[in-house]
Amino acid sequence: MSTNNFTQEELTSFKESFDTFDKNGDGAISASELKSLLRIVGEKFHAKHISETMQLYDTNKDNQIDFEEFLVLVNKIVKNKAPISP
Ligand SMILES: [Ca+2]
Ligand SMILES: [Ca+2]
Repeated sequence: MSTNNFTQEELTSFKESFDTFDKNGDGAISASELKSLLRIVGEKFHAKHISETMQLYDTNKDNQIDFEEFLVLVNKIVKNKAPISP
C-alpha cells in the first residue's frame, strides 16, 4: 500500500504491536483496545477523543482499526516520535 514506507522489519514489529493491542485476537482493534493503545503511547485521550480517533483512522467505517488502518496511525505516532512499544 502507498500510505507508508516502512521497512519489512518495521512492519514485522508493528504487526507484533498490533497483535498485542488486539487482545481478543479478531484481527482488528476496537475502541476499547484503541484506548489502551493510546494510553501506552502516552496520549492523554478522553473518551471523546477515542471516538474521534476511531473515526479518523477507521477509513472503511467498520468501527474497528484493522492492520492497514493501524499503520496509518503508527505512521503518525512515529512522526511525532512517540513510543509505540507496550
Ligand atoms: Ca480486537
Ligand atoms: Ca476499519
